[in-house]
Amino acid sequence: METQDISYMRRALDLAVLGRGKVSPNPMVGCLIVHKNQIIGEGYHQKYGEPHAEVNAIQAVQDKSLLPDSTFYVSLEPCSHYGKTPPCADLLLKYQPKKVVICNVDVNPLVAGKGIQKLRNAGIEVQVGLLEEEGKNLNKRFFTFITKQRPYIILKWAETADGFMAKENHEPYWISNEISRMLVHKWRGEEDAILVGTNTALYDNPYLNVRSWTGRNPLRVVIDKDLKLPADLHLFDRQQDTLCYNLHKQEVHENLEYVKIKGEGFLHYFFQDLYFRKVQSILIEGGAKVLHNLLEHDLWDEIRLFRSPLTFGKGIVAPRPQGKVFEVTQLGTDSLWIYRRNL
Ligand code: AOF
Ligand code: ZN
Repeated sequence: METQDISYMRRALDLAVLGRGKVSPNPMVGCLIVHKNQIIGEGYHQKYGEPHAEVNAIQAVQDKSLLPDSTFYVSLEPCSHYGKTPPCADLLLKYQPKKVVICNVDVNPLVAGKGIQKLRNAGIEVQVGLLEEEGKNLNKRFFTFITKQRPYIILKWAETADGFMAKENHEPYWISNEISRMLVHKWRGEEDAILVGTNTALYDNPYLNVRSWTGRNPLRVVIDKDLKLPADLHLFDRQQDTLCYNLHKQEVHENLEYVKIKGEGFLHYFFQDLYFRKVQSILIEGGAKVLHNLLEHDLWDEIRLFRSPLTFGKGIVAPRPQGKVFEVTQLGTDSLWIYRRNL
């Protein structure tokens, strides 16, 4: 691969990012068309249900007669199926470009290599896997949702320097600093759903909305197996779509749904239900029991852990993070540790 190819693919990935928050549950995809080292067209998937990256990139090309002598850089394999839009591979075949460079193979079973095959069968040179890791990281939610048939699971907690995540009596106490708390609001706007367990809902009475940042409010999810939570909690204020998973009742109100799940295999059915609802990612905001439980069942993809210099001496013990350290960032007095699972 030439350095030029890498720069072009990086640009295609940057274009893909522009679709963030608007294309889910589809992946973010960018496309660049290059003719004799000149970019002649750029495009990205802008909105769910609307044209794909390749369509927009081709539309941006003024002189279409240059296309047969051009190279396409696409961050995802061109699709081969009729979804909400027609197959991009067929569109490319119409213009017969010299070469197509692809970052990731599309894991969607309707595509899964068939787009690449179509292009190769037509004699087009296809290269696959350029900046593959960056692409996988960009669309980690999409790839996990399809391959694992569950949302991308992000565990989040804050812990003191001596390893506690709450006071013993659940007395509300901020462990992380203001910058960290603001960042959590940004994160809430980036995921499809946020989950808390029964104790966190009860003792913290969270709103689980986006206040200290701008963004859309995610779906609120609470686990309350025995329906112990009082109805006057903020979570049940009907201001935001909310799901309450329990063992007893199935009920639908406007904005608030009670979902009954079997006690045995609860976590499996819980995530399966979210999958059926097309929830592609979920931020788990505690408490200790939920976090421990998910770690124990190996049901997580990423951990975001705020480490504060405060000490409690005693309290509710924070879970032990697993996986490998992906990134460490200093946020004033706190440090943010991001872990990813070992693949
Ligand atoms: C591409 N280029 O820009 C995107 C692709 O219902 P549709 O027609 O929008 O198809 C959605 C599927 O197409 C999606 O699940 C993924 O497999 C692929 N996305 N493919 O060639 C794009 N966004
Ligand atoms: Zn397509």
